[in-house]
Amino acid sequence: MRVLVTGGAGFIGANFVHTTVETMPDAEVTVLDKLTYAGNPKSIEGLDRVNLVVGDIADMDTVDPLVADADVVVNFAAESHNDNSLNDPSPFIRTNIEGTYTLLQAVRRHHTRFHHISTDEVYGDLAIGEDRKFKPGDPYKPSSPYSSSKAASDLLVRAWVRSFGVEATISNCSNNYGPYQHIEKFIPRTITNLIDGIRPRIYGTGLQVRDWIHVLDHNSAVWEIINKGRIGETYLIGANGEKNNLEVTRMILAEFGREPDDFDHVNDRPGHDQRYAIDATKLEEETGWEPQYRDFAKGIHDTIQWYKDHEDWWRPQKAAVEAKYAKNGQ
Ligand code: NAD
Ligand code: TDX
Repeated sequence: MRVLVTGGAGFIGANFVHTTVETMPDAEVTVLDKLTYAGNPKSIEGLDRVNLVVGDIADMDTVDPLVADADVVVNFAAESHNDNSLNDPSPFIRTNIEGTYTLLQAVRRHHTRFHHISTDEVYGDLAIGEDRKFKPGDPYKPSSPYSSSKAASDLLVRAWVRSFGVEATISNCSNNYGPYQHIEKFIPRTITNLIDGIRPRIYGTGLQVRDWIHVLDHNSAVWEIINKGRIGETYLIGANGEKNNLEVTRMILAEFGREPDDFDHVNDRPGHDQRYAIDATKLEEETGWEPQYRDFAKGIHDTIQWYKDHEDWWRPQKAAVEAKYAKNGQ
């Protein structure tokens, strides 16, 4: 099977590439990645049957021949950080919307199976303490430039299925954690701050809830959907991992032997989504998927160890990331 993985040098895509070549001896993987600040070729270095093409998913001349050579396209490529989208939305429009459009036109032309990776944030947010989770048919109510650009990309996929018969599926996953995540994101930022002796930064109250899933569970669900999902359908991926940001910070502080209040409250994120939570019943019932990494405390312990062991991977970016946050009072 020839698999084209866009964004395969980023966090989730790189983990997907690793698992794919480890578990599928017949898979040949081509990664198409622009290598933005978030893409790191080291994350997929030295893997057998993996070929990296550096290029833009919004550039048809690059995309078309790669799609023509693929049996399936899995689209992880995106601008993915909410805070960046608040500072400058433009690359989010270009990559997330125009990039998805370009891929859709190519898979349409070559009749190639397409799986689009999206996020639970397209549904907006839930109230803290509310007894409700996101379901596949819920209305789209994105809050940020990032999540609205992802929502737009999902709608393009749905239209290309309906109007042009493109064979596509969509998955909307909750917050991922694990190895190779960029240190701008909450968990790796907190871990690498503590390695550097910097106090973790909590936006606002810290009572916001995220539904954490290990990246390898996300990716096993993606393969289940590619293999067993119904064309045109949307599947929500989540592992019942709701925790608020204070709880997560305190778990990480405890791992470093620090006091539970050894953090700083900083400026809140404008428009900050309060709570995400996924109902994954449809995915579980239709594909039989279930998460393997259910022990969040162990997952956090192992992730901390990974960042301790891979300082060469993240160190070059740490000072610039913190300088950017400092400008926002975060
Ligand atoms: P990431 O920012 O770590 O990686 C994105 C990758 O895409 C990078 O390697 C980057 O270089 C590449 N890229 C960016 N623009 C590109 C372009 N125009 N052409 C080609 N490559 C380009 O992101 P991530 O956290 O791995 O997220 C991957 C996907 O999963 C995204 O679509 C995101 O919306 C979605 N998602 C992420 C999470 C999460 O918790 N991180 C949760 C749900 C869904
Ligand atoms: O230093 C921080 N302090 C803090 O309190 C950072 C970086 C974040 N936060 C808060 C904001 C959120 O409530 O932690 C929570 C998680 O923040 P992020 O890691 O930025 O993730 P989030 O905004 O929830 O979005 C993530 O999940 C959905 C991914 O980045 C998206 O790509 C995905 O679509």
